Amino acid sequence: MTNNYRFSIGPWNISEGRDSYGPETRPAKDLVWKLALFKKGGFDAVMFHDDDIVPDIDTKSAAQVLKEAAEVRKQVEGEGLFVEMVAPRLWFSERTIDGGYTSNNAQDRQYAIDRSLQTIDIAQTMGTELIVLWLAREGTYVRESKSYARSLEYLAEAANKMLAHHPNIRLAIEPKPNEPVDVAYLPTAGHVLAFAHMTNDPGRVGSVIESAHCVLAGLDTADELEFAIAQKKLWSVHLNDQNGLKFDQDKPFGSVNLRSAFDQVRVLERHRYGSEHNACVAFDSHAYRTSGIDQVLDHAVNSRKTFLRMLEKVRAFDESAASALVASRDYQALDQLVIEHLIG
Ligand code: XLS
Ligand code: MG
Repeated sequence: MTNNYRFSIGPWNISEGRDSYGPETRPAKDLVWKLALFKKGGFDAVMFHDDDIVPDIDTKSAAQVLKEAAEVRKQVEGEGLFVEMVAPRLWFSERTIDGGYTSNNAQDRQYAIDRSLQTIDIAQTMGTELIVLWLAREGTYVRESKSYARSLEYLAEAANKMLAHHPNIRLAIEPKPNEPVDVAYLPTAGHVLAFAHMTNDPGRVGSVIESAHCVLAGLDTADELEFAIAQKKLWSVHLNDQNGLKFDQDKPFGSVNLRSAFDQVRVLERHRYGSEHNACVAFDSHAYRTSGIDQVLDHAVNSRKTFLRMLEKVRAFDESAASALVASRDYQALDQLVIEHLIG
C-alpha cells in the first residue's frame, strides 16, 4: 500500500454533551481515562489545547506549567501515543472576550501573545513542533468595531513573535468562517495562505483544514484540501461532517455526505498526504448529546472506520476508466461511474 495514515484525536472530542440550550448529559472523565480510550480506539496521536494539558493554566507559574506538561507527555507516551500538536485555547479567558491577537485592547493582545509563546514552550516539552491556531474570536460581532487591515497587522505581529520564539515551530492556522464570532478573519484556506505571506517566514505558516468549516464557508472540502496541498501547506486535517449552513455540528466523518468523504480521501491519497512532516488525520467530531458514556468515542472510532473503508473505495476506483471519460469529456458518465462505485 502506498500510504500509512496516522490518526489523531483531542481530549475535547470526548465531550460531556452540553449545548447552548442544556447542561451536560455525560460525566466528565480525566485525561488518563481518555488516553486509554484513544489507544483502544485505534488512535496513534493526541491533539491538545494548552489547558487540556495544564488545567487552570493562567493561575500557574511558567515552571509549574512545563513541569505538568512533562508529566502529561509521560502519560501520553505511556499509552504508546505521541503528541501531534498543541493549540492555545484563547477563547475561554475573560481577557479574550473581544478576541485575542485582534482585540481592541492592547493588554489583552499582549496576553494572547504571551499565552501563545507559552504554548510553544509546552509544545517543545511535549515533543511536537506543530502549533495549531484556531482563531476563534479573531473577527467581529459588529463589523464596524474593527478594521480588517489593522487586524491582519496584529495577526502578523503575533505570528512573527511566535515564529521568532522557536526556529523549528510551524504555525498551522485552522480557518473557519464564523462561530463564535459573526464574521471571522481568515475564513478559508485561501485567506490563511495569503496571510502567511504577511509574516516574516511564510514557509512556516500553513493550515489545518476541517471538513465542517469548509461546508460552513460554502466551499468544497476536497478542493480546500487540495488547494493547501498544492502549496505544501496542509499540515493536518480535521475530518468530520456538517449538514448545511447551521451551527458547527462536528458530525462523524462521512455521516452527511459520503461522496464528499470519498473525494476528501481521494485527494489525500493521490497526493500521498502524510508523507511530509508525518502529518496526521484527525477527526474533530463529537458524540451526539444522546450518546451515553459507553458510546462517547464511537463518533471518532466510526470516523476512522469510515475513512479506512473509503480508502479501500478510493484504491479500488477505476482511475483509468475515469481518465478515459475525462479525455472524451463524458462527465455525465464520470458522475455515474463515481456513484455506482460508491453504491457498490
Ligand atoms: C473549532 C475547532 C477547534 C480546533 C482546535 O471549531 O475545530 O476544535 O480544531 O482548537
Ligand atoms: Mg478543528
